[in-house]
Amino acid sequence: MSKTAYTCFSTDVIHAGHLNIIKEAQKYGKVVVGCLSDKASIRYNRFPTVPEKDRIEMYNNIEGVDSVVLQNDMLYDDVIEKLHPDYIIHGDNWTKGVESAIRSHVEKLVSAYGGQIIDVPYTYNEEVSKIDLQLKERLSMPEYRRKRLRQLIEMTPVVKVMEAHSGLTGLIVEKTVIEGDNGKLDQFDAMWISSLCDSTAKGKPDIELVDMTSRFRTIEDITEVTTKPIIFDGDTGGLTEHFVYTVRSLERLGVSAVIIEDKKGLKKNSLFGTEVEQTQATIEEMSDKITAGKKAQLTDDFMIIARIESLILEKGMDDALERAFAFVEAGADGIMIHSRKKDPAEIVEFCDKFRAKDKTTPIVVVPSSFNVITEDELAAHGVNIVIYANQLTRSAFPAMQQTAMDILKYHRAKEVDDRLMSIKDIITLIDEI
Ligand code: SPV
Ligand code: MG
Repeated sequence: MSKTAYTCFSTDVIHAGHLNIIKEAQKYGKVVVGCLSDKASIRYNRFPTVPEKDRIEMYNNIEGVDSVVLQNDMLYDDVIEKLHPDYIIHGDNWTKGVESAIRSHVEKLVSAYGGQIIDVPYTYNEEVSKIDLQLKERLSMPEYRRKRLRQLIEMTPVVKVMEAHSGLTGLIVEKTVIEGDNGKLDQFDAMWISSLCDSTAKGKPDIELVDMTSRFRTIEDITEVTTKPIIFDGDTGGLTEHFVYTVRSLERLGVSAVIIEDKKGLKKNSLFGTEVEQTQATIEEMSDKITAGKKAQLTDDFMIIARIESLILEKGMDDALERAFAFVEAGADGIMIHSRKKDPAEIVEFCDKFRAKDKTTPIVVVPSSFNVITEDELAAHGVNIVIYANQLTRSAFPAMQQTAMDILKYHRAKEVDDRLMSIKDIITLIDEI
């Protein structure tokens, strides 16, 4: 019986490196290519711009490929259990870095039945690097980036979003990948441009003082160096007559969604709750703004998400639910429910009651106060998007302040040096083109 050589692809474009893998695989037996599923790809490598079924067809058309199967598991468990391939063929780039954990896992699986890994020297050449770069460029283009949030909501049980307020924080959200407890790689799906953090980074209070032109500049700083989708904190959305222009600008910038809150007048940060005066917009006022925004938008991709402040302002669950259904009726593409309680009970109650009547409209939550509940638990109550709204800023500020105080105290920087990144690391942190 002929032997099987298995290789897994997640690429959107076939280049010389992939053809070389196939050529090598042919030396060992029948070539089976695994197409890494969309679901697994978004956690592992890069977001697919070619749909799963088209990638399967593309891989099937490569000369020398005998068959293509769908690989659902980043760690290969599903295909190895089913196919017991004699050989796993892979570029030797997975012997280093975060991917080496996957290699070790696969090695354990195949050695159990006498299978073997073949590491093929990775093809580094100009054409391959150019294709890689072009794929990345494609993802950063407004038309790809904008629709990616809707795609993520379909593809993953919960979309994980981290705040960004600058090119640097954007890069942290873009590039941070960890090997989770289950051995699988994990990363954030999208970025939240928080009004609190954007204002704070500019040394201003979170009261809609930083104007839209300045906030758009923040978006551009971030889009220039990242590919992940953006959810923009639109505060109250301002006057309806202005909001319709904001919607168009955000679409043009490649932003996927704006969240606007049902408040009017001088907006203060929600986490003040009832400690400061805040006025909630009426259902009619907010609904009109949502409807006008939906009418103004030019693409099908863009989402307007309505944020409900009833629990923050202690107006009760019924008021929150009434507003949620009314805002969906007015055209909202999603509902964000907010709370400043430590106990997630009221958020869970809202989600359950909303989901009892509406099974599909995405629910967004921002668990800054109710931070004990996990993403999986929230997803089990019907939450689709979890936003970590301010944690990068809140971790950076105390570290910077302590360093400033210690340098003043010691009249030199030696004492703080062991908690700083090295000079070599800072000068090489950002790659040159
Ligand atoms: C923000 O991040 O600016 C938000 C979320 O609007 S919160 O600060 O919790 O109101
Ligand atoms: Mg805000």
